[in-house]
Amino acid sequence: MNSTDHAPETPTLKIKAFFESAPPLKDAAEIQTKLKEFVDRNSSSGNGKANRVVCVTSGGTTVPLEKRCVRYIDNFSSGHRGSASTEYFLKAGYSVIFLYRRGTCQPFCRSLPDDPLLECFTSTDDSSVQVDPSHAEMVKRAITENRSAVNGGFLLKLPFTTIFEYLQILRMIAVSLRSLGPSAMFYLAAAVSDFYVPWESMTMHKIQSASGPLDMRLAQVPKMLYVLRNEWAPVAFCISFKLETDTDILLGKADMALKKYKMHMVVANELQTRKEEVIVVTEQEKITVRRDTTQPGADVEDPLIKLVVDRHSAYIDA
Ligand code: PAZ
Repeated sequence: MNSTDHAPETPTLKIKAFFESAPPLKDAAEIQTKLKEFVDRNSSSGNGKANRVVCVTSGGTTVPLEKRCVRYIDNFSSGHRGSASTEYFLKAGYSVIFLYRRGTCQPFCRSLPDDPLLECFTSTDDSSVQVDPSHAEMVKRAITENRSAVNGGFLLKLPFTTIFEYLQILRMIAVSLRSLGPSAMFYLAAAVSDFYVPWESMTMHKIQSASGPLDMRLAQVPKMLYVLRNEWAPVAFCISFKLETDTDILLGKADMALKKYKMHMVVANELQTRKEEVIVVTEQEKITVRRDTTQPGADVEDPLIKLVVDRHSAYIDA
């Protein structure tokens, strides 16, 4: 199942080989049109300067095991970090491209009940449907804020499922945002697969259990952060995330990512405490950012985005 035996050596060649063998995006032309419209709209604000635009990635990528996919390997992420951060970026005046895994948490929907349709609505005697009074305020706010961001041209949502879709769309976004120079930012909170089955070596049909235990070698996903920083968007401000379950190795891994991929910031978080605190690693400092526990419903993303915006401003000025 493995195709890495003769794999090219450099990250650039590896990523080229990855894209050449990936199944092409079905809606590439439509995505390109949406991106062009979005970037044109944000290229010049009233004062003649480009708006600040951030690409927020959110949710986990899947790795299909069959071309007509029945089984896949998934990466954990509820999409909470990405959707909450998107709301705070919009509040801070940024335009946001929200690259998200289908079915994961969406901006402005975090306060709705888990099953919004069934929980939020009620049917009346004359068989019309109404928002349940207990949720009316929240639903109204979610609809209004989402509409104003999308219709105002400040929020573009692009969905992905597989690692192939994610990397192809990310590349399109990065190339489209190049013209914005340092006003563009990448905030890469998605949980991206490290290993995958190359498309050309993937079986077409459902893997049969009658054949006995499954023995499969996965290829390594090329290090996309390297290509993003060095080729796709070399001037953009780049923030990546590092998730670990072992706190002993977390900061070391974050430091390594910062240096290896020349990130401007790496946000280190541990699975159990990720909603309470994160540690922002930069070349000079390690800053612990905590949720304000004195405020009910406060998110760690609130102070985190304030810090990020601050550092992005300094980057643009420099
Ligand atoms: O989506 P979520 O709120 O459940 O979790 C967020 C997260 C832990 C996926 C994110 O903060 C993160 O660390 N993303 C990068 C994961 C990685 O190391 O690949």
